[in-house]
Amino acid sequence: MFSIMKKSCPVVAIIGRPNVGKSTLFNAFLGERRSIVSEIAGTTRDSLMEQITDLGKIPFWLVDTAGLSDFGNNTLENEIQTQVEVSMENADLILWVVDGNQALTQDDYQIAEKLRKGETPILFLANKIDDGNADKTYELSELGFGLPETISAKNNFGFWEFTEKLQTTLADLGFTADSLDKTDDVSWIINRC
Ligand SMILES: Nc1nc2c(ncn2[C@@H]2O[C@H](COP(=O)(O)OP(=O)(O)O)[C@@H](O)[C@H]2O)c(=O)[nH]1
Ligand SMILES: [Mg+2]
Repeated sequence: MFSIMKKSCPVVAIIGRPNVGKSTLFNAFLGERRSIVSEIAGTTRDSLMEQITDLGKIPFWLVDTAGLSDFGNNTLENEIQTQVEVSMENADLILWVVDGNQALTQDDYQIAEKLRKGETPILFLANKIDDGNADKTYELSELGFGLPETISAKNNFGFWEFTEKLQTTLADLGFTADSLDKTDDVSWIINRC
């Protein structure tokens, strides 16, 4: 099968409207390494991508898509659209984050609409569930992606369970522990830093 031959290091992109906690989640993945400046040449701003090798068997590139379109006079709507489109084109898996504490917004619905049209696999996440109470996330299934995984990127609630789910998903997609480095494939990010 094709998927068994897929060995390169997967690219996992975090997307979502502003303020849902994308960067906090990115930092949660980095853990104690969060203050380390990316080794990617030319990266002078906060890291947008890191290779994560210690959260399960399958290593992966993690991308915080925030700021992808910081260049030029983009409206918020354009910004979100760029973020989603670039991720759908380049990522092997999308982590779509919504705010589990707030009502859904127009931006959330627009992102859902775009994601529905693509074929990139998606893990749907409700962040800011600091108390572990998933009751209030039922209405998020309105977006058409089922019930979200619930996490708190801030206090790590649900984070370890989520990393297991992520690993299982990557394995289901055909990635393996000996995934090769695929640096060339992340040039779409490096070029923008
Ligand atoms: N209560 C709570 N606040 C969070 C959590 N994750 C992020 N935040 C807060 O939400 C705000 C936006 O977070 P940020 O990571 O910058 O969001 P981004 O714009 O999507 O990258 C910040 O004030 C964070 O501290 C969480 O799990 N729980
Ligand atoms: Mg951010």
